[in-house]
Amino acid sequence: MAGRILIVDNVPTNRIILKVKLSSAFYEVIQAASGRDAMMRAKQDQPDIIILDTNLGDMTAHEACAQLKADPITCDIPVLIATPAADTEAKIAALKAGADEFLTKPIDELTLTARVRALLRARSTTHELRRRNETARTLGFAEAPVNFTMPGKIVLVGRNPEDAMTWRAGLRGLVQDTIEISQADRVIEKIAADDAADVYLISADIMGSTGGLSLISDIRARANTRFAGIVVVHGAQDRKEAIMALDLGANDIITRGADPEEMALRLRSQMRSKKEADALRSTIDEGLRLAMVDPLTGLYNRRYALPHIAQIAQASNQAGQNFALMLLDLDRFKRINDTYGHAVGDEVLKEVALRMQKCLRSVDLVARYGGEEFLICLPQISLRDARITAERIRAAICDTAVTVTAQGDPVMSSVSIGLAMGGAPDGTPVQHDTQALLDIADRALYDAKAEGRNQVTLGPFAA
Ligand code: GH3
Ligand code: MG
Repeated sequence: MAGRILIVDNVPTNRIILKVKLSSAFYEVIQAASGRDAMMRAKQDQPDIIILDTNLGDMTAHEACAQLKADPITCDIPVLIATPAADTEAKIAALKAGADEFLTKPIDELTLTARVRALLRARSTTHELRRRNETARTLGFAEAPVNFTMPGKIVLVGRNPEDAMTWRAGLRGLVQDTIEISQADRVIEKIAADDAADVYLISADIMGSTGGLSLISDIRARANTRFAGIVVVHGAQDRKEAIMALDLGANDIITRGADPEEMALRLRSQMRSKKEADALRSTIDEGLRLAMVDPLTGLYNRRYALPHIAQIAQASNQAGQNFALMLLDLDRFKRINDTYGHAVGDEVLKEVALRMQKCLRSVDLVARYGGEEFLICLPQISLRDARITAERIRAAICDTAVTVTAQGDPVMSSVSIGLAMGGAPDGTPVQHDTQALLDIADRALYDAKAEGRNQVTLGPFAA
């Protein structure tokens, strides 16, 4: 994963030292010698990460960070601030200024590159989500409201029960989310029972082993916690542990014994990202749903149906089974519109969709193919049963009137059905192209219309 990193420091030698470290890990490095210069480069070059030294000459790192975070063009770029060692005040001030991370000087090369990797990983996920969301928006789907104020859930997994209890006591009043304590061996059990948290705070060392680290991959492997925030508490001197945690998929790390305020800031930041990503994802899901479903009838649309039928055709050919395709078109539907109005026509379409669904099995697919035309695919079915189903649908529509007019007039409707069989009718697999089958069903439908409507016509088997 290549990335462009902007180093901001007013001392040239410091910049060179960092540049050498990052270039050897194949990152593209750009430099700025002052806060003002940094603002300009950040806007112009859109780096993936910005590393600020505490003192930039013309402003402090905190001032620069606050400015970057306030500008919509640069607010999404992760910022790391280099702070002097063991200066808790400076670290907390950095996080409060909106920094995503601080680096303790002298900067350790391995910790630096592990941090950079983790930040780039998180950034590319967010980017991808935003891009998809943008596409959904251009396609005309409304953006889901983002509710960041709803409290989330944080689970604490300490080295032992007392450990987690100390964390919880420290966090009291600093986070508004629900906090639960869990034993390491119960975490996955709970996730499997669909009791997942938004953010996990995990001790790398659990009962003297590295169990906390393997928990990271276990949490990441589960569908309902794949996108959870994971913060790992590592030993103050244990650089290896910290690097491993980040590389295994932890979003953030924190030194054992760190100030509770720092812990709270980090957890809050993970919670915010998790909720933003959840909101983006649900907009995308909703967008996808809308892209596949016909809003009037709630049936799948043609865009969804065609590739789905191609899959059924392929599976049927492989398994040597039959499947059926039906094209259905309402008879003289224009007359219904002309007589009762378009709104009544809509209600008839909805009712017809419902009646068709009632005649089908759960594996069958029914889609709105066009205005008053529908497409049905019945996997694993014999010709005889397909005919019976088609006949049942035809009867379900014409036997009972739809009562939808303001005066309660019964509206009679009927449907013509063209049926085509696909798959392997005589046991020898026949390669059917979906389009060829649709053409057969279409011709059969045309015949049904020509022969007087309200009937089922079977097309010839395609070779
Ligand atoms: P045929 O038996 O030959 O199929 O006759 P028809 O009247 O059903 O066919 P035609 O193609 O002449 O007219 C179909 C009508 O369906 C025209 C169109 O306005 C109407 N229609 C298409 N989509 C909708 C819809 O979503 N709502 C309503 N109310 N009418 C629709
Ligand atoms: Mg029609």
